Amino acid sequence: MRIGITCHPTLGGSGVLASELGKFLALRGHSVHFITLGVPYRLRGEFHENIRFHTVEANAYPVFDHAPMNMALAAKMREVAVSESLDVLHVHYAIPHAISAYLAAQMLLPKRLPIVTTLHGTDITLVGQEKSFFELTRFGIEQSTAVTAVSDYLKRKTEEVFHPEKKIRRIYNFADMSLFKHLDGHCHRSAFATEGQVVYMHLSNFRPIKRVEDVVHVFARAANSVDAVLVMIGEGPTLRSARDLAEQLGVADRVRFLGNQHDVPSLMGCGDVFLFPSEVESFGLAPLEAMACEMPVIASDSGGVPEVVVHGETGFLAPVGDVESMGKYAVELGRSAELRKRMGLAGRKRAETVFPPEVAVAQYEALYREVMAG
Ligand code: GMT
Repeated sequence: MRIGITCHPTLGGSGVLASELGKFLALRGHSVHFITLGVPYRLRGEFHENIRFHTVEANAYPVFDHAPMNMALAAKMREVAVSESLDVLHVHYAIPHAISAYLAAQMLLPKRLPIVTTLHGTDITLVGQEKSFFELTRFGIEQSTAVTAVSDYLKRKTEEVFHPEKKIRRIYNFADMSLFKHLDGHCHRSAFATEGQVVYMHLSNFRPIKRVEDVVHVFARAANSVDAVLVMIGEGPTLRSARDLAEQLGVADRVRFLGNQHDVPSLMGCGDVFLFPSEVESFGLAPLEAMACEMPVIASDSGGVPEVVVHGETGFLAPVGDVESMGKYAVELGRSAELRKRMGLAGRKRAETVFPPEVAVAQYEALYREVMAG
């Protein structure tokens, strides 16, 4: 098949998922065309046979306050659909991508361009914050040829909020098990921890929804009785308050802020316990990648996370903001290498059996065939 993919190229789970999907589709012999505002970050510095990039440009023009990027994207989608004879266009996010795709498909008529839209969650929270986007999001959903959501929670939430006539199908996210794995010895552990220290880890874009301060609170509780360090990967608006809190709680010397990192697997592969206390997550790709690396996960019992992390088996869940309980779990895991091993292996097994790339990629392929058949 000849598949167009549009996603946000910056750091974030949706772009990661779209990039990984593109890689796996290309490996299965499909011709994949990324139509984006920049090369997605997980694909930077790599060459993949069967993957091509089409970068959207919008020139500044004195009449416009802002370059009309979504129009430029629609124009590029139309252009690539023609030049590469695309069979299907898969967009990640209803706003703005499904709307740009709708415009492109309208411009191509009477030739048909089926559109698959995958919802990642922020579509819904955006509408929660910005009522004027409600009808536009609903329109994007209804006008797509098919719509998927990354968890049962998100499927349910979308149905509750939009009451769409369009069927929403759930296709779970996945992690590349050959990339995300526990790294014995061959990792950067010695760069941030000494022999015998327990490595707690967090990865996110440090948006307020990630509750990064809770990560520091939980770690501070563990650090009272466990010889440990906290490795914080990522950057964003709450980075400063996390740093300040680490100072206030007296653990700053044991917290390593690494900023945005490209080689995430080589870092995650040497962590011991993953902390992810978000307000809500439609799925939680980072906890899944942590599980693939055999890290037990301590997370909030909210959104789609319980579909990924099984309480008492692959980690521990606690109510949002309950840093006391999360702290107790962090101590329990920090003190017992045996418990970490058991939960880590259970997490890897769950990642391999419930979230393997092969299953999700085959589901997307089947959906592409279905929408192509009309
Ligand atoms: O969570 C973010 O800030 C990034 C966001 C995105 O759109 O890239 O992540 C969303 O999509 C991921 C991939 O499907 C999910 O794993 C995340 O749970 C979801 N984030 C939220 O729902 C807050």
